[in-house]
Amino acid sequence: MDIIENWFSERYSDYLQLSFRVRDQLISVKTDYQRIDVFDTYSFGRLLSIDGTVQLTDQDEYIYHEMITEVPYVYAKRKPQSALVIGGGDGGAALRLLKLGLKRIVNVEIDSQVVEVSRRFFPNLASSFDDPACHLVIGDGIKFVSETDEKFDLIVVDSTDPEGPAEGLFSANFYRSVKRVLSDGGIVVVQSGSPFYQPRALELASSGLREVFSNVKTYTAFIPTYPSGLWSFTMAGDEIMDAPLRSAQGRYFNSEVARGAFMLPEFVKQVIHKAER
Ligand code: AG3
Repeated sequence: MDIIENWFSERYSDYLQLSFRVRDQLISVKTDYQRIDVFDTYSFGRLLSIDGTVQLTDQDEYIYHEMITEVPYVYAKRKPQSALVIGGGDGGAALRLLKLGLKRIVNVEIDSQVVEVSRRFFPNLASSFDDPACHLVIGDGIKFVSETDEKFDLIVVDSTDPEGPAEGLFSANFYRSVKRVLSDGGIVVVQSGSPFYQPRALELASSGLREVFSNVKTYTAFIPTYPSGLWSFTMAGDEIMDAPLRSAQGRYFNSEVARGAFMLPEFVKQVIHKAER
């Protein structure tokens, strides 16, 4: 990450970066796990960065958060009543799940500072943690899924990229313990990175989930502030419907996106095929 003359840049490589002109840097904290920054940008409102990578902005967070919750919600065999969110310390995924009417949400975030920063700078997202249906646990998601006795209809892995604290969330071992805490007919969904710039993230998620679940499906969304804009999510379960069973409406998500998001460009299919071998 660089902050040069009021520009924040996420570096993709030595030769490429995406820059946002910023009015102000609102906070910068170094935690036990990572570095967290919030910027006030001209084009996208407030921006949350972790270790120099864009996590969300005021202007386009709805796309990511709708797509990581509403897609599995409409494709699940039984209507999800309970959810486990791993990561997601900003509260954005939990907020959408509450809007979908889920009765119980457990959100396990490893870094309490992500929650604190979100409460201060993204109060609307973090307000989900004040809802009586939502239970925030500060702890290691991997440890949580290996120890809990509870089962969940939907498990949302809202992690950072597979470098740093989130690495273990992209492994078959983790997905095995996820399966143990998934209800019958339940679905797990993970953010699986930019198919163009981070094929390894998609490969890891796809091959790891395939080792554990009989049904694995990748879909994409357009998220302007993430590397390349084209972002992938991968959901898995033993029973995923071929067509949506219920509807949900968002600012990005609708019944057409529910189907169209699964129509993958050829190069994305190739990344997934590579993971199958
Ligand atoms: N989760 C992280 C998405 C990864 C973004 N990667 C990047 N910019 N290189 C989003 C957190 C929102 N709840």
